[in-house]
Amino acid sequence: MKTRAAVAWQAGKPLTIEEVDLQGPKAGEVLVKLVATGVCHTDAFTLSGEDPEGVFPAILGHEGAGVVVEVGDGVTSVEVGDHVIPLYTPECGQCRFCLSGKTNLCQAIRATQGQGLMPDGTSRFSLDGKPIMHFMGTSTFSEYTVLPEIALAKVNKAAPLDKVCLLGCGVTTGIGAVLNTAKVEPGSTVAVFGLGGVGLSVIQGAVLAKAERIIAIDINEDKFEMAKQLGATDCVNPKNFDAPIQNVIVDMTDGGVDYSFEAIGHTQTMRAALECCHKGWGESTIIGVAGAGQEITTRPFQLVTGRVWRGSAFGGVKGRTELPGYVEQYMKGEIKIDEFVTHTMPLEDINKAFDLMHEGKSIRSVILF
Ligand code: NAD
Ligand code: DAO
Ligand code: ZN
Ligand code: ZN
Repeated sequence: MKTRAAVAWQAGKPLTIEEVDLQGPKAGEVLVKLVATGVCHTDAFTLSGEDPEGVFPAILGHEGAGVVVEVGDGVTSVEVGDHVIPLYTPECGQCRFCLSGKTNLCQAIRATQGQGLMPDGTSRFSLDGKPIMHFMGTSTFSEYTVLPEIALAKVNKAAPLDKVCLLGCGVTTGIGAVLNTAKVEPGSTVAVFGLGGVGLSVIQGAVLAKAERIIAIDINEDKFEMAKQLGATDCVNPKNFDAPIQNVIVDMTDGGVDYSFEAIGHTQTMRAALECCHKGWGESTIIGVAGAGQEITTRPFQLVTGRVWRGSAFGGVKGRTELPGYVEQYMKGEIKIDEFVTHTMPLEDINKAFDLMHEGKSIRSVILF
């Protein structure tokens, strides 16, 4: 079949809209018609060429929601008409990682997914007979996409897909990092670096965890209003201080925060997030994705004296098991998503979504198919 898709031909160049060939689902795979997809910083990161796993040409996008239109042989857990959210972190339920009970990083299809391929080692997308690569196993910047069955969460049909698509990455990542990875306790003091879709969702998670003080940090003060609406108690712009931001936060909090989160992707702010934690117990969770080859540094004494450095992918959330519950929480008003959708546009305008993100004008642009 043909599908309309935004193709990333090479790093640093705008996407172009093409009528791409899409092979139907093979055994264990599912054809999904996307209804909507968010544009996340990670799509921009891969398009920039900074992603070591970035391969081109590719169809990016990993924050989508849609409807099952065809299932391949052996598919049993979803059927035609089901509403689904694609999962860049799949859940096979059988690999050593899934069975460990310690991680959401299912490895069942990891090797091929990292190469932009389906589990059989080939791509379903092509143009003029030449393959176009998948991205994160999801490729949601296409009207239709093929995914492995284990990379789909089946969700409530009553949920608006143009909103819950953001549970495919940003919103879930931020909330999950607080609840699953850091396990923030009631009464805690929390600092969040970066107030994009992910960082603002960390604030939501901190509110759900009943944190007492939530310090929101960004160099773009336009983000502060929404941070406060979501529950931030303090907003700080590092540019307003001569001292390093970690010293500012330590001074504000009688020795440092209980938990910090880095949702930017810069190694300097990762260090600051670690070093603003309280001596003896403060824990910092890295969410942001830094460029290829970059390394984090701190003085080892920071860890010797009790601070802890962690990382979190997709908020530690097991997508097939837990995401349907996130959708229900949204439906009950316990998780906010609507406020995150600051812009909507058709696929033809997808490059505007990247511009708005780089200009700091959007939280999330949602592409409507
Ligand atoms: P975004 O671009 O929407 O937001 C980033 C925010 O950081 C912006 O508000 C920006 O003004 C702010 N910022 C930039 N430099 C700063 C600085 N020096 N100090 C303070 N604030 C600064 O991005 P997003 O979509 O929210 O994603 C955030 C990060 O999380 C990215 O690195 C993305 O790749 C990563 N990410 C990780 C996961 C995961 O599972 N670990 C999932 C999704 C996104
Ligand atoms: O299992 O080795 C692995 C990698 C799993 C991918 C996790 C990616 C999380 C960070 C990327 C940002 C997502 C948009
Ligand atoms: Zn993302
Ligand atoms: Zn698994």
